Amino acid sequence: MSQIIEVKVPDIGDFSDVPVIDLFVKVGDSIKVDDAIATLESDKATMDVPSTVSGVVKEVLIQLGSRVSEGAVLIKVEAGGAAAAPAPATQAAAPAPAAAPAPVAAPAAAGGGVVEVKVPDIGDFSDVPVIDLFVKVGDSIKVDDAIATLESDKATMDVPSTVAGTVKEVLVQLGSKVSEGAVLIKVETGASAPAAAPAPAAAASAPAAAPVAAPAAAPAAASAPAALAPALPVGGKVHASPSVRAYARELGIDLSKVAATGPKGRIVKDDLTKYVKGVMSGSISGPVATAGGGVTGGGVLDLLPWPKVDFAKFGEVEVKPLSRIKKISGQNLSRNWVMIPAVTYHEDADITDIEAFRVLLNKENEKGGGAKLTMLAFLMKACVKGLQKFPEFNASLDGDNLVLKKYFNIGFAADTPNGLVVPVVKNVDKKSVFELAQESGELAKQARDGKLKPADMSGACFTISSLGGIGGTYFAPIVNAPEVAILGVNKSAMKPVWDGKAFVPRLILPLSLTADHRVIDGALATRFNVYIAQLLADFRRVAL
Ligand code: CAO
Repeated sequence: MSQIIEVKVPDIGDFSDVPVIDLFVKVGDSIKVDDAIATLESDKATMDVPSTVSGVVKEVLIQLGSRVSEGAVLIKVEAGGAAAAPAPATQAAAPAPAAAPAPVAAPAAAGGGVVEVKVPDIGDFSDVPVIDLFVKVGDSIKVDDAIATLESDKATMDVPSTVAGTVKEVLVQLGSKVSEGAVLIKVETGASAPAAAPAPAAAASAPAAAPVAAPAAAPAAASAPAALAPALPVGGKVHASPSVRAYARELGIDLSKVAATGPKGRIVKDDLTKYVKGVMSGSISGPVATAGGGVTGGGVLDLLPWPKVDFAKFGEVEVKPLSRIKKISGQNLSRNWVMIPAVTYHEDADITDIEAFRVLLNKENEKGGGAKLTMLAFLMKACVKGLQKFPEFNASLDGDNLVLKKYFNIGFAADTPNGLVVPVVKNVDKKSVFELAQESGELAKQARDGKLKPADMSGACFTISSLGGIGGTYFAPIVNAPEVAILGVNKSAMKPVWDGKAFVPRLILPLSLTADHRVIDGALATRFNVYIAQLLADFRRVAL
């Protein structure tokens, strides 16, 4: 049997007559427990009011701009027999039921003072590592400014500040493990700071630390592989409620590009709808990030939004959040794939002699206990020779200019448990093959152990992606912007090669060079490939 249940404004602290600045439901809508009904905004905080029942909305008793206080009925819901058992109407508005709303920004202590900002309710997680820290002592922060990013094995979440003021103490550092209630920072709130509820309540009720799927904003880039540029922050300094931010993230919308029509310049849900319609119809111009990492500007060639499929309808699924490295590298790979007119050129290099030489040297070296020579080290040396002969390969596009580099740093793709990173060996032209083998080996180990520093991943002129230890014949690597070319290498194999009189067995290394066609045309790319193959076939040429 169905019954009509009222959803009321719950305990919202000392606030009353708070305006409704966003409304997410209308009569006839089916809603679930926890679905946002409305956003309220006092002059101190913004809060989403979620539904405490599931069912069909029968009546909406508020509208945008309505002013409400604790206990005011927002909507009436017909909770069907199959709906989740609702709490009685009178209790729905009582403080802190399971689905009770929580102020986004609980204000600081009245009249100033030092307030602790703590880790709020983060679900079942504890001992969660701090993977990003956005504040330092002396920083001025506002309510909702991100303080830190926590990453459990299930989700990444930003913890926003619940107070405004000056950071007096930072009690965590990168790598610290924290649980609900742990103090992150202490903030001096000054006399003009908003009046407020006690800090512990702030931490206990702040919901803004809900799992955030989008990568953290710009500061996160500091710890990202330097060869992979920082992700665009979504909704950096814009005003929007948590539910609007979540909706924007879901749609892949950069909030800073959305025109706000809500009170005090806030972006409301309607603004997002208008924005998406504008992009789809072409009336909003300029590139816009889409959820698929692509670019759209209006027109038939635009990318469609990323398909949203309920996979669970078809069978059992498991949802696993992408690692931070994968999220950042994914965005960069998408950009490079879409923006660079790249072509891949293949070549075979006869490495019979150089491989025999490498094996011989390693045997000799075993006795002396020196570093093991790798094919990667020989490839680096050969590539530098190629960059010197064809300077367009040692270059980057900067608007209408080509920046030609006079130094020779080579990045190499390293496969790690958390994803792909690109450590960089500096001044390869000045190092011996032994030194290159040793240094690349050390960097690859650090990459796998997650110990690379940003400086270890910056400054590359050209990248080698060697899959030779794994296998494969040929592939098409993606250029690592702002570089203009990348050399892919697969597994060498014995092949019959015609020497003019007979087929002879030779060890052949497949090369796959991808180049930015804006800088390197096909003839030049093929010359480069042929030259690298010549050097590898007879490494004495490197000395010339
Ligand atoms: N042909 C045949 N064998 C090869 C080879 C090739 N081209 N390259 C390496 N090998 C052999 C090595 O000699 C080694 O054999 P031994 O142990 O008998 O000496 C074995 O394969 C393992 O080599 P390795 O790959 O571990 O070491 P490496 O120095 O060749 O490469 C590194 C180091 C970091 C490049 C590599 O470990 C790696 O991570 N590669 C993956 C890169 C990647 O993911 N690229 C894709 C990016 S784009 O999607």
